[in-house]
Amino acid sequence: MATGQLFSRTTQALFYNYKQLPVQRMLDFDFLCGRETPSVAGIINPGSEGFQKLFFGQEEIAIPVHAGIEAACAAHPTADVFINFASFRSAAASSMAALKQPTIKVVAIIAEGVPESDTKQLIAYARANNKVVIGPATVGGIQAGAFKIGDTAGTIDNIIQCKLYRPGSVGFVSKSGGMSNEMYNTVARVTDGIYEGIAIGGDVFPGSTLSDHILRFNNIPQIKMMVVLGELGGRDEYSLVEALKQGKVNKPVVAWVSGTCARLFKSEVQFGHAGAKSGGEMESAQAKNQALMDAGAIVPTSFEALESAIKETFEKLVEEGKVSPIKEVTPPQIPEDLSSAIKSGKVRAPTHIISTISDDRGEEPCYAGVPMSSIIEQGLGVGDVISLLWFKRSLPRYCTKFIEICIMLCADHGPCVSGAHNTIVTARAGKDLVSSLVSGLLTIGPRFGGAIDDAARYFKDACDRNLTPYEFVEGMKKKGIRVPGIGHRIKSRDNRDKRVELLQKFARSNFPSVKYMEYAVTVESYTLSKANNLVLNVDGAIGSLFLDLLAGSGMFTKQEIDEIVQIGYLNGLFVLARSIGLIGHTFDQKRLKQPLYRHPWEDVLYTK
Ligand code: Q5B
Repeated sequence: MATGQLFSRTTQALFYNYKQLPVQRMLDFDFLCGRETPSVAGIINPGSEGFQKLFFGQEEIAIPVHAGIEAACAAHPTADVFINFASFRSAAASSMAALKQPTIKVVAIIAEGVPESDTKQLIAYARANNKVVIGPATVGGIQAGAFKIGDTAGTIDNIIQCKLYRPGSVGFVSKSGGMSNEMYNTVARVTDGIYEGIAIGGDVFPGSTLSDHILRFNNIPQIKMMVVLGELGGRDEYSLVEALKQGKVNKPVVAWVSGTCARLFKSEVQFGHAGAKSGGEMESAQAKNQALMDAGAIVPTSFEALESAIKETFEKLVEEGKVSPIKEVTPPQIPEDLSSAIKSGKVRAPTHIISTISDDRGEEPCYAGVPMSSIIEQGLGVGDVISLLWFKRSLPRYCTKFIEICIMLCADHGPCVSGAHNTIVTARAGKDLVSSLVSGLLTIGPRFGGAIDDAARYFKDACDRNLTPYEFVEGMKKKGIRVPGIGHRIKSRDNRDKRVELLQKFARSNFPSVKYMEYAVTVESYTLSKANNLVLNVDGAIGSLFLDLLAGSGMFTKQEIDEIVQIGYLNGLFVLARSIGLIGHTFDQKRLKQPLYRHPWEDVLYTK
């Protein structure tokens, strides 16, 4: 491996398996460092393409999302780092695919638990092709002031505290990602800071080793000293011992191998990392610390003494004039996300939507404050759900039963009515369920099913003003308006609409008052004197009876009733009910595999 810099201020990465937080943290780091280009050139999200919106400082940017590795590499030929956030199941295959791309030079594998045999293949391929693997089981790495992999160094606050937004003179390599955060802090306190830090990962077979990075750091002129944090288990540290003995490292190396406490345990202990287990004597922290010290590394007597060893080594370099003073810079402030600022009470922001009927934020959804489970436990029905979601209150059972009867009676009226006809034609044109349904629903209006609100409005006004049926009907006639809810194409005095009779029967025996309905009946008597088909139709019956429900239930103020009639809630009953039938007609046509409908010529009057 050796050679030098892996990253620079222009390095760009491809991020595999999109995770919002680490990508945003990389971009925040870029902004903090004053990078001109975002360090994430593209995102690879297997199977999906498009753009992902993220922040680069205050500006929102759209990062391209690619469905596959090859396509992403072709689209971003200068992106040479592949950051792999795939699970341990998919990490090896995707990493190998990335290594095989000529544009990719470094692959960082975050997943823990990648099978060792897979990792060995990755290592062999990378070494043979002069590529670098960082990980698996790593947080990644960072070049201060230049480039950061994923979640390395944690939060922005920590990065600022550790002065990672500008380069220092220390190269750091550790097995542990968690400990590297700790060490970035230590190094920042007692030296001029980190130049580059790498966590190689805690697996038995890391993609690149401690010595790989130390030898590389040795070739980077800006790095004046190195800090190594090893751990018990494995023999990785011995390759560093060899390199030191062979004089391949000519910069001071401060090293500590943690896990000296393992000797206190009677039997072999597996620490946090897969590779961190106290095996034979050679793999003990004590033996490795001794070997490193014998080879010329500066090894403190304990982890607690590591900080002063780093400090003394750095101060010596300063005294010798080997370290030039770093120009301190003040990093720009990262704009806080609105969501976290709101959470911490720092800002307030106006909402864009008000909702008063339902809430899905808690443990279970609530309709007008009533939890779903309580609706089910009480054995409530669709009428109760409508009363909660439309009227925002629990209505008495006779009211919700009436709503349910309306829904049942209006669910369908055969294939010949306007709505069903449209739905059938649409379904036969090969359209989908929603299109067929909507095509039928769009016919609902003043002449078909959508006269309930108008009927309620006019009957209420006339009844409240004590108009006689004559005054009402003739007054409307003078204005050129036909009374909504009166008249039917096929129903008549001698062929009554059964639905109207059923609704009236229910209301007469359950409602406290049917004043408005009785008024509508007197209007009907008058219109029937003009023509047999001027019956109170289903719209007129529901409209007038709903006025009785609203007024008689005692659950609505006068003002609320006026508002309901004014807004026009009641056509909703027909829309909801008839959707059931229209869906049925769609399925029926599809089941019957009916061909495209074409209206017969004979049924059209062609005229000039
Ligand atoms: N006059 C009703 O035509 C009629 C009046 C009126 C007061 C009125 C015609 C018509 C469509 C009605 C209809 C559906 C035949 C409602 C629904 C769902 C559905 C649908 C389904 C389902 C009348 C004679 C005299 C004149 C007029 C007066 C007329 N209309 N007065 N109020 N509304 N409308 N809606 O016979 O004094 O003599 O000059 O067909 O069906 O949507 O099943 O299909 O479930 O799917 O030609 O049930 O309007 O009457 O114009 O000669 O007038 O009656 O003022 O008075 P006619 P005209 P005058 S249910």
